[in-house]
Amino acid sequence: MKPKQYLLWMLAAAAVSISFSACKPKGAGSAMAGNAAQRTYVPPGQYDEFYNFVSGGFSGQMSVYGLPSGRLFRVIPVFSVDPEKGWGFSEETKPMLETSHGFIPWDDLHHIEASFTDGMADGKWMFANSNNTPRLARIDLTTYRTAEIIEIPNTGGNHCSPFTTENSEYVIAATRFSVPPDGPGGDVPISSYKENFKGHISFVSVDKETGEFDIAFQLKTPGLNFDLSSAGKGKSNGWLFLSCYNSEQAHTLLEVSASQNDKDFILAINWKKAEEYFKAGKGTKQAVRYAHNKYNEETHSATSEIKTDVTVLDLADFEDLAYLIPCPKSPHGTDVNPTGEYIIGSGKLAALIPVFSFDKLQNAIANKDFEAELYSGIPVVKYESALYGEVEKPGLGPLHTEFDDKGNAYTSFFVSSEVVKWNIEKLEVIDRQPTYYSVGHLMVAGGNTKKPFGKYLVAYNKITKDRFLPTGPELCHAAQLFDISGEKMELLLDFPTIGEPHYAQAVPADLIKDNSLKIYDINANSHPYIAKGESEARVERNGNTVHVYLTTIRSHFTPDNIEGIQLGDEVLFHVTNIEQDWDMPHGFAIKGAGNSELLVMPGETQTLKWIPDRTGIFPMYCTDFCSALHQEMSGYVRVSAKGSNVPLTFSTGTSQAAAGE
Ligand code: RUQ
Ligand code: CUA
Repeated sequence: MKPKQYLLWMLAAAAVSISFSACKPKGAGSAMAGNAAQRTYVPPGQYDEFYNFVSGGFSGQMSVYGLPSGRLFRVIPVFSVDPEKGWGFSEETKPMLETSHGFIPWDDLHHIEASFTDGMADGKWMFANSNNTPRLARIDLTTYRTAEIIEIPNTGGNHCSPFTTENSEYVIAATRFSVPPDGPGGDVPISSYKENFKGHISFVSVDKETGEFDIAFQLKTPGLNFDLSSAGKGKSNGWLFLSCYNSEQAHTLLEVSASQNDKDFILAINWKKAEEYFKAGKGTKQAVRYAHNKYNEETHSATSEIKTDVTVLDLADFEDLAYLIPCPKSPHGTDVNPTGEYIIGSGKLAALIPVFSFDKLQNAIANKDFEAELYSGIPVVKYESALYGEVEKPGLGPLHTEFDDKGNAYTSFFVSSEVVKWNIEKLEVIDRQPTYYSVGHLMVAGGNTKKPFGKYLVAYNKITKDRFLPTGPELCHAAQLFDISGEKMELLLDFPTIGEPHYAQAVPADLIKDNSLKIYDINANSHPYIAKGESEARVERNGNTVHVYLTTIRSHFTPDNIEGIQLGDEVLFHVTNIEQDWDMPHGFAIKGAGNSELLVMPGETQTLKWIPDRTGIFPMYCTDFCSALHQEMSGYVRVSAKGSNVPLTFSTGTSQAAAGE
């Protein structure tokens, strides 16, 4: 078929599939194995076997589930404000959402990647990307909080991200939209795409001990669009394999104009070489602006710093860093098997899956087995010279592939709405199971590591018509758990997700559960506005700013009566939870506050800013049910007119004493 005809055929196939998926396919009910309920049932008092960290898509958050139960344990705010936890509302957390564009309360979180040691998840951190305003986040798996966010310069749409090298030396982020590099030179006609638009691949280093990010360097590439990608592992450690679409370098109506070429590319990058060049002082410093935000567990406060330069190595200046491998059109993902030998490309408009061989690629490079040079000097390896083989007729619209421990691969098919198991060496389909419906990402527990656990596969689906009770025009997205321990995959469970689930990671619970923090040690709390005990609780005026050093313990605030606040004041409630017991947060809210509650963990201090807009009495209360007397955990603040002679006073329990006199 000619490319155009082919495209039309694909679109027609997609339309058929969508209308088909609107009605219940045969066997939807009977696909459930008889004892499935038993196999996902985790009895009261027992724990799940895996933590499942799932991206929240356009919710900007990451959620934590148990597998095999599918129970939701926690939603961790990352790139979006979360009033439930005060994230982005408390003064301490606001800097986490600062960018070079200012404070941004939302983003679209697509992918989660675990921190790796020797190609295995080590249970220290999860990394996540924001797609819209390009950033990377690091989530700490002791506190289950976002500990760091770094903005990525020279990037438009941080979708090809985050994926890490074998020991998380680097978390990689590459641009989805090539754009002119940051700075005043960006004001160019859109039609000058081929000349002025460039891609950038960022190498964000991760400190082994602290996890701290730093943008080590960037590689400047031709103006291609990068999609999901992988780092090599095992024998291919030292390489990156990036799927690229829009090899046409189109800038309008991409749905047609970026699908002209029958083949796009996988860009293979020798990152160890690139690192050598960088360490040898190659590359140039470019002036840019990006935010680097860190949360400090001792001061319980975040800081945001604007950084002003980045080192860029232009691929055009180096001969031995990058090679293009032709890949059936519009690849959406590149995945590397556990040994590192096979590189799977997924052309989302293709009807086959190409499997490339790392050894063959190396030979082709050594023998200069190239068919062309493109984009001023990048060699194009001959398709056949890098190809191990093709999986014929696997399904329609392959997206993402993960692996088990027995030499099999599992690929998600959006258009034909199924997961397909196939043998890598034999290139043969072994099993296919429908998903309900339109699976995007899939995840095998440990499926992107050197030793997959191979027990569970979860399909993350975009459409859930008829799977759950209806809830208006929008239905939840869903995850579906399959048992893959046998020859055939068995569907065990559907469970709803938060936002749109893109990628996910599963880590054995035993690896991380005992590291979970229970309390913050109040003696280690060095917040500048801490009150370490009730005797330190107080109210201080400094011009128009009033600092309230407030403590919480079951079940009262100290102080709980405050007078002498005036209109025009800015009141900062620095709430220290002096509890030292696990799972004993207290909340704080006051009438008319223009933000959310605070939810303060034991031993932590958090600050709520309040600017009263009228005179009168304002109740404040604890928002988290903390004891039988939680409802009594409250207080009053009196606000008087500006210049009033009501003195600034604070107290707890004195009126009871007075009444007893
Ligand atoms: S994408 S459904 Cu954002 Cu991860 Cu492939
Ligand atoms: Cu403290 Cu409710």
